[in-house]
Amino acid sequence: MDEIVKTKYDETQIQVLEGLEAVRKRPGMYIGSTSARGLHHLVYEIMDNSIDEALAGYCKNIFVTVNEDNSVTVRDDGRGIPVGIHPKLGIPAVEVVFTVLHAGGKFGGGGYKVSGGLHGVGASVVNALSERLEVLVHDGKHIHKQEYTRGQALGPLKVVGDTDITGTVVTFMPDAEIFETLEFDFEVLLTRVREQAFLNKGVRFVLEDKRGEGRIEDMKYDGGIMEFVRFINRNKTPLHENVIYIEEEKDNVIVEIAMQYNDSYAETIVSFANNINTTEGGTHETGFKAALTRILNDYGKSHGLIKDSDKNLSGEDAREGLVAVISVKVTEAQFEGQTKTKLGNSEVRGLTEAVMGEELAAFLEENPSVARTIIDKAMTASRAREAARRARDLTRRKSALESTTLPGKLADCSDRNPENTEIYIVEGDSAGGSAKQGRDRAYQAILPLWGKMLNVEKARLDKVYNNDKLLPVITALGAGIGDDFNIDKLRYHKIIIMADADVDGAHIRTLLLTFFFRYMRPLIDNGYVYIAQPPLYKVYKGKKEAYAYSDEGLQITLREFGGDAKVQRYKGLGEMNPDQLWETTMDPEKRTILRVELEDAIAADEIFSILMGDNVEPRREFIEANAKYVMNLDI
Ligand code: TSJ
Repeated sequence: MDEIVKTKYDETQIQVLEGLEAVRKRPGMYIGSTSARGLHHLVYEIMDNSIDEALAGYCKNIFVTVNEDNSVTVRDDGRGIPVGIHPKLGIPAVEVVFTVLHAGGKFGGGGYKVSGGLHGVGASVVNALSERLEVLVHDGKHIHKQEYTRGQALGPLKVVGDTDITGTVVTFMPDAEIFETLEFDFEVLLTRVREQAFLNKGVRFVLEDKRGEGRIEDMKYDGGIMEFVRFINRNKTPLHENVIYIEEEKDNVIVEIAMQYNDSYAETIVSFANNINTTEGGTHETGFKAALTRILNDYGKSHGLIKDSDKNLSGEDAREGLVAVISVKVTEAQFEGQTKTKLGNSEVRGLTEAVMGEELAAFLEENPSVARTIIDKAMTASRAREAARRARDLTRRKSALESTTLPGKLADCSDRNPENTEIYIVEGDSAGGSAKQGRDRAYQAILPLWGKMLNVEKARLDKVYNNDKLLPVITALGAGIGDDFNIDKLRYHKIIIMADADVDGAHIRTLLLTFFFRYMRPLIDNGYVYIAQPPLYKVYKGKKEAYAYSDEGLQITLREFGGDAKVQRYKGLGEMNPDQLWETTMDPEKRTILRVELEDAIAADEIFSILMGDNVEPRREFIEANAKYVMNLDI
């Protein structure tokens, strides 16, 4: 008997070791990537455990601190992770939480974390990827402590003192061997912590930065997602004072919706399932949208705001200027899609549509002036869209006559498989000329931009279609825009914006990115949009020459060249000849291109509102200082 028990124990130990080794071998499977994004994910994994404790009703305060040495501490006032001996594994439960790999990889196949309430999920992953980690459990009597390095306990759980409080404190230092960067970005953490504060109303979240000058954000939102909507709209002009708020439980599904219209043309819908941001949407969003369109049409018709001679409001019309937060809680959430952020539960569609339909209809009846404001806005949108459709039909007909839908200035590539091809969108005719001559025409297409760039933030679809600068971009990409956008028709899987490395270049990049974000969002979600990195300097000495892409790079090159090299500063792409442009900026073997990743749609939305909205003053400065930072560009 003894022997069997011993064998079993050994097997368990081996499994544990294998598990954590797997995490270190393929970290991406568990935390998505080892870039800055993966690094920040560690904090969320730990914090989620405290949030679960809050959801269970035992924790009111959650503190997240970035320490001076860039380690992170997460502390809560919950019950404390149990310290009793685990019946099967023979070690304290808290040690199990940190050393046994739970379920499969979060980002790979296997058991994806589907709902709150799975305590300890992710803690062992964070532990495995931390150079060191320390846990303190306060159980109301004693303080228990254990330390680990790279997932392995440095010793047993020990009592290190007395206490009359309960709670858990975890401090970890991410492993430099694993992560490309170790520096936490306060803004990135703040966005996520704030989002969780909105979603978990009444729970206090304190985020503190102990580095440098220090910073502290103390957040508690008793209004929950209602306050979230106000927050998103804070730089915009709301069309009605009160946020429309709906909360109902039906068939074990909790549906919570908050919405408010503003005077812009953009639509901002943020959805969550079990507090997980469903960036790919899903059945809750579909149900919400269906109900919104149906109820606005019904109300408009029955109250004489939409006449028989008018067209029905489309979904896009109904959502123009809308900010909505949708949060559902489902016992067995199914997550689908490329990044497992699309809610799949089919029953949720009907439930959300029913709840939203009933409650919105009731709200409109009780608030006729708000109802009129919303329907007026949607009707105006509808008329503009009609004009847009006519404009689009016109361009279709025109292109049919010209026998090609492609813009005249496009120098297309010969390969027709979008997976192999890339398009350079180039500002300036002379740079466009160099790019055309320098490119590899097999798979690289060049589209020079000309005409007046449109600020899409202040324009409706009809203007976008008629804009001489954007229309060629739309037709060259071939996938349409807005609700008609179809990524399967996209003609290139790399869309590379190539503009000068100066303020004007930054402005054009931002305008194009805003356009992609508002009208071709899947391009960004799929990671198809890139920014070319042309050099700023060329350095010569005798026969030696080198390019520098930054001022620091220039200093390094100058030192390598012995300090007296001749320096040529490129003022624009147009100054480079075709060979130079190929060599420095376009050759896949040598170039660096930055992939545009929008870490957070709400932050992006806000930034585009600031950059492109009515507030002229801070714009230029903001672009210069923050364009890179706010877009979270990953190589
Ligand atoms: F998982 C973790 F280690 F990363 C972690 C867990 C990190 C942090 C900062 C906090 C927590 C955590 C866990 N906070 N609160 C809890 N609660 C429990 O683990 C717990 C306590 C009591 C009981 C019970 O049934 O009595 C059950 C659980 C799961």
